[in-house]
Amino acid sequence: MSDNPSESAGGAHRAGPGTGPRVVRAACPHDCPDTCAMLITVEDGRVTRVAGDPDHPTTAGTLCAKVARYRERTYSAERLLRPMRRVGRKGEGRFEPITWDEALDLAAERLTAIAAREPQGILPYSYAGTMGWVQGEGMGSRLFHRLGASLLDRTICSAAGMAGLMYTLGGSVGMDVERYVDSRLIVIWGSNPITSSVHFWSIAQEAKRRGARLIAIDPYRSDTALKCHQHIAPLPGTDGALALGIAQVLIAEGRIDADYVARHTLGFEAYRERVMQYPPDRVASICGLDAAEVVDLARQYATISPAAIRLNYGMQRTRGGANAVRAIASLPALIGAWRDPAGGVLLSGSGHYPVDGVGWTRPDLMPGWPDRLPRTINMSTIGEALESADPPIEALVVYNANPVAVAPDSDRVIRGFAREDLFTIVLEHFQTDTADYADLLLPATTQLEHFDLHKTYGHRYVVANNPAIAPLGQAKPNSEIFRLLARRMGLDDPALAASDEEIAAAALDWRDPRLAGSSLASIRERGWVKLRVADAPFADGGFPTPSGKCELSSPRLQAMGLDPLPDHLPPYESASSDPALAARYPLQLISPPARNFMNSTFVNITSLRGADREPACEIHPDDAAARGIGAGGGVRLFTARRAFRYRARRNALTPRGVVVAWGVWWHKMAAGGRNVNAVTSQALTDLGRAPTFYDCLVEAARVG
Ligand SMILES: Nc1nc2c(c(=O)[nH]1)N[C@H]1C(S)=C(S)[C@@H](COP(=O)(O)OP(=O)(O)OC[C@H]3O[C@@H](n4cnc5c(=O)[nH]c(N)nc54)[C@H](O)[C@@H]3O)O[C@H]1N2
Ligand SMILES: Nc1nc2c(c(=O)[nH]1)N[C@H]1C(S)=C(S)[C@@H](COP(=O)(O)OP(=O)(O)OC[C@H]3O[C@@H](n4cnc5c(=O)[nH]c(N)nc54)[C@H](O)[C@@H]3O)O[C@H]1N2
Ligand SMILES: [Mo]
Repeated sequence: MSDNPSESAGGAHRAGPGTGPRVVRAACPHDCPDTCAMLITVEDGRVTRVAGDPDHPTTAGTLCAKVARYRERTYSAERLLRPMRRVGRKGEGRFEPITWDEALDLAAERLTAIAAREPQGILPYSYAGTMGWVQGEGMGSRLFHRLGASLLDRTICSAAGMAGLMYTLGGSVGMDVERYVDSRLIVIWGSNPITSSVHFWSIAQEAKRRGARLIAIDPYRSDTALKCHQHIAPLPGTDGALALGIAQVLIAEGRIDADYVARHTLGFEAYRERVMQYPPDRVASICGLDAAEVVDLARQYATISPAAIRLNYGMQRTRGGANAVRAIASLPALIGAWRDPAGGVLLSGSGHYPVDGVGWTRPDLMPGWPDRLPRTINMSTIGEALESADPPIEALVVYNANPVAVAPDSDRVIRGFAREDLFTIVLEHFQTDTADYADLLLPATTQLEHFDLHKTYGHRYVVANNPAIAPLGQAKPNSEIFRLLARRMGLDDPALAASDEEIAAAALDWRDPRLAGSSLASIRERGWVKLRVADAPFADGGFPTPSGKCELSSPRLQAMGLDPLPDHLPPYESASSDPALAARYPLQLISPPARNFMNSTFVNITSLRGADREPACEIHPDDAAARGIGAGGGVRLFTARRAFRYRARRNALTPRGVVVAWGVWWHKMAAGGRNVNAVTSQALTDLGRAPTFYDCLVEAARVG
């Protein structure tokens, strides 16, 4: 029934004459804007080299430090290679091996019984452990749709920002990342690309060599901020005010492109009134900046052309995240930056792909489609849902995610996963924190062992992943596990027996002009293809909003009874919004990505840890001294009811009043058994129902 992709011819090339090594065209699967094209060298059935494709324009022959070690991750002695059943208590992580037949019987029996009673009692929990169409939602969603399981709102990373883009530009669309080489001004806003998008950083470096000016906007003086010409450090969660302040100066000083505004924006008059409430001195006091800094930033933005903004998700993990993205995404239209291919903004370009959502995940298999859909559970509040959803969640099927470590408010998440009456299946490569709570732990293949096809949010290529080697041990691709499970449950819909190639083919609308001249076979052979999207997609308007304009004021938000204009919504937790709380817990905690990890992936690969041997946080030397925290000493970070313990590093790159705890460690690797998500809350953003990881006040105390 299932295909055997490793026998497929696509993308495999002899490196040289004779029977020497083979080179296979592959794709990096991780949740990163760069989605690199890779070349995998295989000798005698083993991968001997993982490299970036030198011909792929954005990969340009290099991989990040993490993925360059993908071989070590795949062949790690800790890989899960057999199905296992829990023998200890939940969370203890004790398992015994069983056969695939036993595992499938157990899963099918439990899920069938629940589905017969109340299918919404079943919840899939998955995110972007792999971003491929096939090993992501391809077969998993089809199965859960067919069962009528609860739907999952996949909000944990980008939903606030995507909502901000949706109500302003009309979707996740923006500049072509390759055009930043020609920008004269690059504002890197809420992003640390040296860590989180190193191939964009290469492009920005090239632009710098060609004379571009680089400005970083980040409360923390990151590696990236240190290498830019200028670093502006607003208080966390105040970016919306800063963007409105820039707009205020642009309008007050008559620096806008009146023709572009008149022809290609909606609601300018109302927007103007709103931004006039944000003069530079007010903005400066909200953001903790000088008024002159705000004015100067606006003037640079108006006069250095083409001007490009590279936003990333770091600044939308706070109460006003979506509004901040709305305010920032409005700026290019004001100065007509979109006229030039090297001007505009990019947060995510995933909306440029002609995805066929129905063909791909088959929501039409849902019993009540399209009128009566099962309930939706928000993944960001899984802690609460496991405690109080009605009807209760009786079974969880986790794949491509590690919610016990990455979801906010860990104590509640853990309490939920520890429920004795919950049946949990986890598909994994490693025994993560989440795997410890599995009743049934199933070994999944890695990117080297399965077929997939990828889009991304940071460039405009479709990238193919041909399998390089046969699955290790008894590991199986997610797609295959779900196919087998469907059959074991007696579900005989052809959609649930589709091969990996059929899923990939169904994920895209191949008649769309953006894919003209491409086929699945040609992409597998070449490794990648660029979408045919205009270099400057909005040079003459044509935004994918209902009005076709950049919506400075959003009729859709208004129709929902919401504020149609972007505004600054202060964090839930900050000195200005909750002075009483801030008096007791004065430090703003942020937990951005660590250079050598990918969220919680790779934390267990010893060779990658480098300096990151154990969980650590950075604190300003003055804040440390005031609490008697010595360099390298232990520190307890706590709120009223919750706490975790990391090693402290005193570092003046961290502003006073802020603590930076690099994420996301597994709980079991932290001294007190809890990572940073012990103290993050389940409060959600203004739009998008997304988590507010960086909206968190704590106090710190020395330990040991
Ligand atoms: N090496 C590595 N790369 C990754 C990841 C990883 O874990 N490791 N994760 C991947 C994922 S899932 C994502 S979503 C992306 C995220 O990629 P980015 O959006 O670049 O995200 P972060 O690195 O979270 O944020 C970058 C910066 O945002 C700053 N920041 C925090 N709060 C604020 C704020 O209120 N305002 C402003 N202006 N800046 C703020 C932080 O100090 C940090 O330096 O990266 C991806 N790439
Ligand atoms: N405090 C704090 N928490 C955060 C964040 C933060 O900045 N601060 N960032 C948030 C963000 S941006 C994100 S995107 C989320 C990320 O959260 P997740 O999407 O849960 O990402 P990872 O932690 O990388 O876990 C992915 C898991 O998928 C597994 N995996 C990878 N490929 C496959 C596969 O092919 N099959 C199967 N079965 N498993 C696979 C990996 O082994 C890994 O354990 O975390 C969020 N949590
Ligand atoms: Mo993310």
